[in-house]
Amino acid sequence: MGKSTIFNNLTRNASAYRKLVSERQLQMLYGKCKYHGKSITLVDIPGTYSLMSNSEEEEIARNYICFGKYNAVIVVIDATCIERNLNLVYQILEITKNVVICVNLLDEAEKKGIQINLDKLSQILGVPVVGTIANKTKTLNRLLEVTYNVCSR
Ligand SMILES: Nc1nc2c(ncn2[C@@H]2O[C@H](COP(=O)(O)OP(=O)(O)O)[C@@H](O)[C@H]2O)c(=O)[nH]1
Ligand SMILES: [Mg+2]
Repeated sequence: MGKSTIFNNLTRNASAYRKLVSERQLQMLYGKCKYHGKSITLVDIPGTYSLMSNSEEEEIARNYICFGKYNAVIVVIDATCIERNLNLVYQILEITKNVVICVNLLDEAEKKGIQINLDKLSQILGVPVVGTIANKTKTLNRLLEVTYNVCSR
């Protein structure tokens, strides 16, 4: 769905470090990026379609989102199958309102003739929504801008 691709593209100029969080070698990746001269730490979390299932990935994600120290959660969802991801979005919105929805794979959606009204989605969910293509830097800059604003409010 693009979480790791987005993480890598935003943090590739700075050193990332890994934290093993399970015996199965699951890891969370921490990386830094800069926005307007300020340093932002991004964390790439494994998983996930739901916080309710019993897989270890989801337990890690749930624990981090419930108890971790962060300023905002970027929820990356797949533009070609938004409905499948909405459950996760609502679960996270129950935990925190400091959320940015990243509708990724816009290029694939376009190929399939799927159009997404990002403004409408943002109105419905009550949080900012940004459309991205994970390897198009320009779309990621916008994601960073919106995330930065959510973090500083
Ligand atoms: N066409 C296209 N492919 C993407 C996009 N984002 C991710 N991918 C591809 O989808 C696959 C899974 O991406 P990944 O970042 O590993 O997803 P993760 O499981 O959420 O971390 C990779 O092969 C990516 O290159 C996108 O915006 N457009
Ligand atoms: Mg990943």
